[in-house]
Amino acid sequence: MERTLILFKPDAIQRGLVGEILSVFEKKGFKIVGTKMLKMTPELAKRHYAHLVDKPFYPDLERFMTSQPIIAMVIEGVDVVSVVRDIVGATNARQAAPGTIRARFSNSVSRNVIHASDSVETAKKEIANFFSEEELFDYELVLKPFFYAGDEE
Ligand code: IDP
Ligand code: MG
Repeated sequence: MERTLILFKPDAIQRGLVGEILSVFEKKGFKIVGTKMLKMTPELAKRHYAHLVDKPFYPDLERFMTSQPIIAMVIEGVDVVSVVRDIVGATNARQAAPGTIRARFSNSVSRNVIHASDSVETAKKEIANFFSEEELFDYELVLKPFFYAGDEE
């Protein structure tokens, strides 16, 4: 089982999209293993977006991500990292494939409602930036046999 980090960005919260987006992941069969609401600090933004700090758009990205509370969540499932990236869609929502979350709910490159880790390695680092071990829960989804066959886990 893999884990990935998703962030509901300030636009998702302001626009009342959290429930609808979360229900996509829940109905897909992913298990919530941790969640919290927080205000991102500039320090956390620089750590989370370390690969982007030198980009011209970084000041706006940091301003936006620290402007309002966000909701951080760790979800778990088979191949969750790549499957969630595919469901979220391209960074530029105007080019995101039809049906993806960004295509459905955003029309922007930067106000694109959600973050999702882009690789298993990145996910591990990003999860550690937001959650301690005690904030992540190991429990069995009772309906798991209805989401996966035994040989898929
Ligand atoms: P991702 O969120 O699809 O993984 P990244 O390249 O990791 O995309 O960029 C992180 C975030 O930075 C994006 O989700 C978006 O909010 C912002 N961003 C990325 N590229 C641009 C850009 O060209 N202009 C403005 N904002 C951008
Ligand atoms: Mg990224």
